[in-house]
Amino acid sequence: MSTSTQHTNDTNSNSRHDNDEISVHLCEDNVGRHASHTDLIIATLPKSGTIWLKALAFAIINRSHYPSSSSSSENYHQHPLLTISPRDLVPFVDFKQLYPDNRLLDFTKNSTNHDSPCRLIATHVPYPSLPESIKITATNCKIVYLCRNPQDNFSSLWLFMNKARAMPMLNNNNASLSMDEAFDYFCDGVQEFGPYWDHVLGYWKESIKNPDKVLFDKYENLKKEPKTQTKRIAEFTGCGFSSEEENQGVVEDISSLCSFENLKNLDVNKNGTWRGTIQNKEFFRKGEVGDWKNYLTPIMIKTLDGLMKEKLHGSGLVFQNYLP
Ligand code: PAP
Repeated sequence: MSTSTQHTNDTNSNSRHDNDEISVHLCEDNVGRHASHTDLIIATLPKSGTIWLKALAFAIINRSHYPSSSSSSENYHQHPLLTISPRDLVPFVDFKQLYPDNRLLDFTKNSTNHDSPCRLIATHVPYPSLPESIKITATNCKIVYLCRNPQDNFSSLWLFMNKARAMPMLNNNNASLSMDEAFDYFCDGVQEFGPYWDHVLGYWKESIKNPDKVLFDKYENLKKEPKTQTKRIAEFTGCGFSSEEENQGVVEDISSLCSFENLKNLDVNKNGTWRGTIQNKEFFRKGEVGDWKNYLTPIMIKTLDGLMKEKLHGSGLVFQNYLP
């Protein structure tokens, strides 16, 4: 197996087939040149908990408009997360084919984030490829990056993509990809947004260099200590919880509202369809740490382990073999 790194700043360059190509259109005019001091960028690789982070960020930032518990306020029933997919509340800036008429959303109008005090924008684009106006420290917008251990990330992606391949929107003629084939692509770094390790390292290094600008978090940490991480994200975004809020249980309310069990069982996420294409329930599969052990073979585990050690060596970023 080749483990060559094929990552470039051109995020289209790793696409496998034309049909598979998820074109990345980070629109400078749309967001880049207008990145604002109050923007919050949610950055992830696919299948690393994007929808979870979107829900959390939305709930944290909008908590004065939308309380997260029915016991604290009757306005709870108007909380947008109860009826709208987090994918719509925090839209992607880089997938034009996911939106009506194959057009990028116009973020300059801030029409997508309800009354949010800041624009919430999601992206899968690697750090080096982000528009300059987002990256420069002079623009005080912030980036929260969430990654997931490579074993679970790969397994979740493979399972999802094989479902997605059967969907007419992706026009793949139902062609499935064997796990062996998909694994080779993953290890070769052939992915829509570049190799896994380049993606995580790009944001990791920036978070060390610039901790006020980039917050780096792991899916596994969120799972293990949801309240601590919810507070950490809130503080980073400048929306830390007051002691009064903490005493009232607001942190717990937000992490319960955004928990896998709660979101998965909401009618919109159980029975809704995302923009007429994918059923929302496909974004809530198991939500567990360590499910990879049900899919990866011993040789795959060994290969991935060796590869990650090699790629992350010296960076200070460590992934254990997360077991349930
Ligand atoms: P996307 O790239 O399609 O946006 P993304 O949201 O990044 O997907 O990741 C989906 C994964 O997060 C799924 O993992 P799984 O396949 O291992 O089950 C999904 O179940 C999981 N997930 C979704 N919501 C939550 C949540 N609230 N808490 C924990 N995990 C979640």
